[in-house]
Order: sequence, then structure tokens, then C-alpha cells
Amino acid sequence: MSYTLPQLSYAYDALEPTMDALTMEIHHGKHHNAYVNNLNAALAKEPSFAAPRCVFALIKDLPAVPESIRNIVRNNGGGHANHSLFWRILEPGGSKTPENSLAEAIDKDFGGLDALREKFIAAATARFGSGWAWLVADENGSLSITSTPNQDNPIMQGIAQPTAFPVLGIDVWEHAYYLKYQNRRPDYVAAFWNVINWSFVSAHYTKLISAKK
Ligand code: MN3
Repeated sequence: MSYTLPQLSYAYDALEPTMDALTMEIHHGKHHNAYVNNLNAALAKEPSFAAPRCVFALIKDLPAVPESIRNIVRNNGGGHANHSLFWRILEPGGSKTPENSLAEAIDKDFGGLDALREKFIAAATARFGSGWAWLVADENGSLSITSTPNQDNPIMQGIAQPTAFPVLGIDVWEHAYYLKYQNRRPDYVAAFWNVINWSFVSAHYTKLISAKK
């Protein structure tokens, strides 16, 4: 089996001016595509390993991956998973506010969306070098903010501490923003907030917590 690059549900220029079309084209068509190709090439070297169909299941259980390709799978499987979620989090124009159980959890754990936004932006800004900032849920659905280096994902057992389930994430690699924002990562992170698809994120959270009950 092999993994494939997901199609976007919007055009490369649909997130302008927050994310420019050229950045989106290179980010999805080149960077994400390279993670998929590198992941497939690594797995082809270990044909006896039956990789799960879902890339999140693959990266969740890295110790099950043969050691000879584990690090490549960590980096490129992580890259494929992270970006697959990232594209779905985004929406031209964004959608208003979190809904249902996610809205309730944000009120409970952060005291409201403004406080969450502040903490999320701080984590994304403070992540040194390349990586991601995340809103994550634990086993009980409780929310917190974390960040990971490189293409690590909070779902990776034994790597992210503690293991958690990504609800919302932002890519803070320079390839995600440098053409438009150069060194101004805080401006990129603040603008990202305006194109979040809260309908998707809310439904994603509800699905995550109901899968655990
Ligand atoms: Mn990226």
C-alpha cells in the first residue's frame, strides 16, 4: 500500500491574503508531496512491514516500525500526517467560532477563545526553529497547548510528552510563511487565526473524544 497526497478542497489562491498562492502551491505540491514520496520509498524498503492505512495510526505507534526506517517514517510520516490535518483546518475567510463540545471545553480549560488564542500564538511564536504548535486533547478531552520540533506530532507515543491528540495545529516552518512574512512569524501566526475552519475543527474534536468513550 502507499500513501497519497490529499487534494485541497480550495484553490491555491483561496487563502489570500493570509497565505499567498505561491507559498500554498510550493507547500502542498512540493513539500507535502515530498513527505509522501519519501514515506512511500522508505516503506518500500521494508515490504514485510504492514503499514496501517491511516497515517496517524502509523505515526502513533512508531516502535512497531522497523528500526531501519523508523526515523524516516517519523519525519516523513509526521510530515504527511501534520500537513493532511493542516489543510483541513484552513478555510477561505475562516468560520466564526468553535461549536458544541469544543466550545464548552475551550471555556472550561482556557476561560474562553481569546485566552486560547493568546496561548496558541505564544507557543507558535516561541517554538525555536522548525516545528508546529498545537491545541491538543488528552484522553479525557481536556485541552492544552503544546508544540513539537520538526515534523513530530503529539500523537507519537514515547516522543511527544505527554502523548495527546491534535485538535488544531499550525506549521511554523519557514517554508509555510517566508515568501510573504519573511522574519515576521508573529504576523503569520496572527493571520492564520483568521482562516481557521472552526466547523471542521469542532467536528474533529467531537469525533476524537467520542472515539475514546
Ligand atoms: Mn509545512
